[in-house]
Amino acid sequence: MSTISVATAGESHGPAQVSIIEGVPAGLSLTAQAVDDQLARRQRGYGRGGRMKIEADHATFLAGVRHGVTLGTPICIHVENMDHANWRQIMSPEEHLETQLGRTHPVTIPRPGHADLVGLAKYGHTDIRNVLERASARETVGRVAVGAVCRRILEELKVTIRGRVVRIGEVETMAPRDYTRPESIDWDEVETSTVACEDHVVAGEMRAHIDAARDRGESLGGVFEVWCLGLCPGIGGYARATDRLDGRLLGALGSIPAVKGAEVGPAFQNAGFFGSQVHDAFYVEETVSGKFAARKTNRAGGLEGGMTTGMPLILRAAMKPIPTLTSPLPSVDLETLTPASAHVERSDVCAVPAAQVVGEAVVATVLAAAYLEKFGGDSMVELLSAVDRYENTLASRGLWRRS
Ligand code: EPS
Repeated sequence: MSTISVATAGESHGPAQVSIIEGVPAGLSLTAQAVDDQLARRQRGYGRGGRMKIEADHATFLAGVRHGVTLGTPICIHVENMDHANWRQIMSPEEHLETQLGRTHPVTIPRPGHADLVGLAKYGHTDIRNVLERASARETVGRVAVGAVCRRILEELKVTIRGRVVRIGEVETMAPRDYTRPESIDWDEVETSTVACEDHVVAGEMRAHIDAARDRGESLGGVFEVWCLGLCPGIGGYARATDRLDGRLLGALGSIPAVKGAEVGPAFQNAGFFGSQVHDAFYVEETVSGKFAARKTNRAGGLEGGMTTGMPLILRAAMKPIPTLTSPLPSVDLETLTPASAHVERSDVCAVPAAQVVGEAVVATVLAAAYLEKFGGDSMVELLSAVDRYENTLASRGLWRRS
């Protein structure tokens, strides 16, 4: 089965973030700029800390791309951590003089809510730095780089992925939720907003909320949405549990640091209604190109039976507040087992706008893999013609109207 597999590596203050993507068809136009554009989007956002002033994420292809086109071989992407220059000694892979003399300064006080304590226990470490370096959301650089490549595959298939922030802390946008009409959202405004919210007034309230949290040594979470447009029906499956796209997409979103909940469309709202109020009835749509079985509503959020329906796919994810607080919570020094205030690392106050970009990337990766599973193809030409044939068949049978 032809699909995409991914591996990433990199510590937050190590030399680089590296991604390897296998299974990308040959013949896809791909530039470092396309990756850099996504990396730059991930770096933006109101509420980020000092680190983003140091980094200027830039992708270099080490393998798999030649003269702006993929070769069909594994693609390796390298993104330097600029901040590494300030951490060379602390992050050195060589045994250091200080280590030999037993004079290192280990981090021993875990932050509640972070991987610190459990990671230390799991791996048998005594220095929390050995945990927090990889548990840091810096690793999402590698996933956004992979997502940028997958987005390029999807763009060729006329599938676009967008995202927006709908809530930061207690401030929520009241924008209408019509999941059949992506054009009801001003995506250009979303893109230029520092909190990825198209409503200026609400965006201002979100920024003020972040400022107030910063002043109090606090952090904030929120909710973001990812919209996928142009998908054909039948991506994913129900034959095996692992084919179901719901599980794969929700799992991908849940793997983003600090994301603790995810839903397809208004799933948690739907849980409170009768079936007749939730399911999207079919009707016969008559057009100049013939009759089609269609839906007027999209309360399913674009998935039925673990497969895309051909309507917009909408995913929502909830991010908890970042665990690093400048007014730290009570903790315990694990070296002495005495009470102490949690370790304070430089951090962000709110990273929901950045997480939304990571959300787009992981969703793009799942969808590109699912397309390749269904349609295969060593080259983009093969993939595109297989998708085209399938979409034409659906249209000729009246099962889906190509837009
Ligand atoms: C993070 C802590 C901060 C964030 C980091 C995630 O890093 P630092 O401790 O170096 O200031 O800036 O995010 C990134 C570096 C990034 O590129 O997104 C954490 O603890 O998760």
